[in-house]
Amino acid sequence: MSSDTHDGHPWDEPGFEYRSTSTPEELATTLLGASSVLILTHQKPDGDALGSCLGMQRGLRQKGISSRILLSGPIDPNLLRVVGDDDRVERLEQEGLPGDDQDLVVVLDTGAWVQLDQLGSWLRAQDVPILGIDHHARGGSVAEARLVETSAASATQVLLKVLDAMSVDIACDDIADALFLGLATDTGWFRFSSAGPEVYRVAATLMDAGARKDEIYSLTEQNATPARLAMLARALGSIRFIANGFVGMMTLTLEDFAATGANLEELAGIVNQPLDIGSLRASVLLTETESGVTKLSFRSKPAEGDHLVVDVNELAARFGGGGHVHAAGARVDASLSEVVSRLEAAVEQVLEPSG
Ligand SMILES: [Mn+2]
Repeated sequence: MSSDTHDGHPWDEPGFEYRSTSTPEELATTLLGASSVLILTHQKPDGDALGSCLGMQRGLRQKGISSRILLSGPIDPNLLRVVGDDDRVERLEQEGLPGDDQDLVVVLDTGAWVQLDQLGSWLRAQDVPILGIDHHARGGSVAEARLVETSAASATQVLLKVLDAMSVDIACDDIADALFLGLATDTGWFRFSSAGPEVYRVAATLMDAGARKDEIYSLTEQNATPARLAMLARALGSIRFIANGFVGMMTLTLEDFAATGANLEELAGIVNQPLDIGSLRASVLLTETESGVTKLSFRSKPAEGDHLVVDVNELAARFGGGGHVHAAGARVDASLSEVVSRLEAAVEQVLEPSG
């Protein structure tokens, strides 16, 4: 986690300090006393979000406690293949907002109201206890009883402590699989700097408990469609190096979508590919999503020696978007060619503010 102190981060609440207010043991006691639990996570769930939810639900089920997971927003269809027959996973878009048949709500892998989107406004009006289990440095007042461990690489790593405190046997009910999914995907399969010795120890614990590493790897990392690879080829073929070769810019057009049959969800992660180039410090993918609408995805590399760090949050802000220093996005009502020229100008300005 970077320690940037930008004011007005959308996850923050003024004057609110986001830190643990509870312990694994206290959360375990509350969870074991519940009879019907609603499990929520951030919108657009990723591997850690889904893994946390499934780990929580499978642990509760082992203890005879019923629960339902309600997911909000788009999710990689490959991820959903880890959902088993005994899991109860629902989508907000199909089921709508929950009723009032739960006596406890658990929010995993986030503590920020904005990340819960419309579930957040629903949740504010509820009168049930809310528990939070998270590993992000930023968040808000969603859950009064919170376990926030920013040293953990995934929410599933924090959840493991709660499940242990509940005396859940993680070697049963595919719980280790769910926890491993979160740990592996949030660390980029143990490559990111967040993967320290403790992460490898937890990974070993989970594999000892039966986590199926190879199956989870092929499911999450080797499950692309031919259309995705065709789009990747087209994106890489379009790459242009700007800002003295520090920034790679790729474009995908409506013709590319038509020729490959790919859809937008199949482009996830393509923006990262140019960063394989040693000298590159940032990468931008411009996608024409409909005529006159261009989506921008930005990535940049972390600080390393005296190498240039490109603040893509600042770049995205110039297009009405935002995000973080190393990952951001924007959506512009303008043609692809117009956005390309605007981007070239913006990159020059951000890299040489005085020029
Ligand atoms: Mn996470």
